[in-house]
Amino acid sequence: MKRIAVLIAVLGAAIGLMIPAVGSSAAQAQTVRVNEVSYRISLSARPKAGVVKFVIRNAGDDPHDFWLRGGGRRWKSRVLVEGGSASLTARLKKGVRYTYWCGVSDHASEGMRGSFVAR
Ligand SMILES: [Cu+2]
Repeated sequence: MKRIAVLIAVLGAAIGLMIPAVGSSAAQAQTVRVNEVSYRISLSARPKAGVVKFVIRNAGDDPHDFWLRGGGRRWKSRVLVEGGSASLTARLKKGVRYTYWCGVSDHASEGMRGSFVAR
C-alpha cells in the first residue's frame, strides 16, 4: 500500500512537471514567414511581443540573408542561396521598434529593409 502511495506521488510530480511544458512559450511561439526577392523583404504578419520564429526563404535569384535588430539585441541568419531557407527565433519586447534588412551588398538600400513595433 505504501508503495502505491509512493508511485502515485511520483506520477503526480511527473504530470505536474509536464503541464508547464505544454503551456510553455515554445508552444505559443508565433511563426512569421519572411519572403526575400530582389529587392524586397515581406513578412507574413507583423510580429507580436514574445517568442517569434522567423522562417526565412530566399525566393529570388541572388543570395540574401536576414538581420533583425531592436531592444539592444541583434540576430542574423546565414546567407541563403536561391531557394534556400533558414529560421531564427527571437524574443521580442512589447512596444520596441525592430528593424530588419538584408545585409548582402547594397540590398538594404535597394529596398530590402523594414521595421515594425512589437505589440
Ligand atoms: Cu539581399
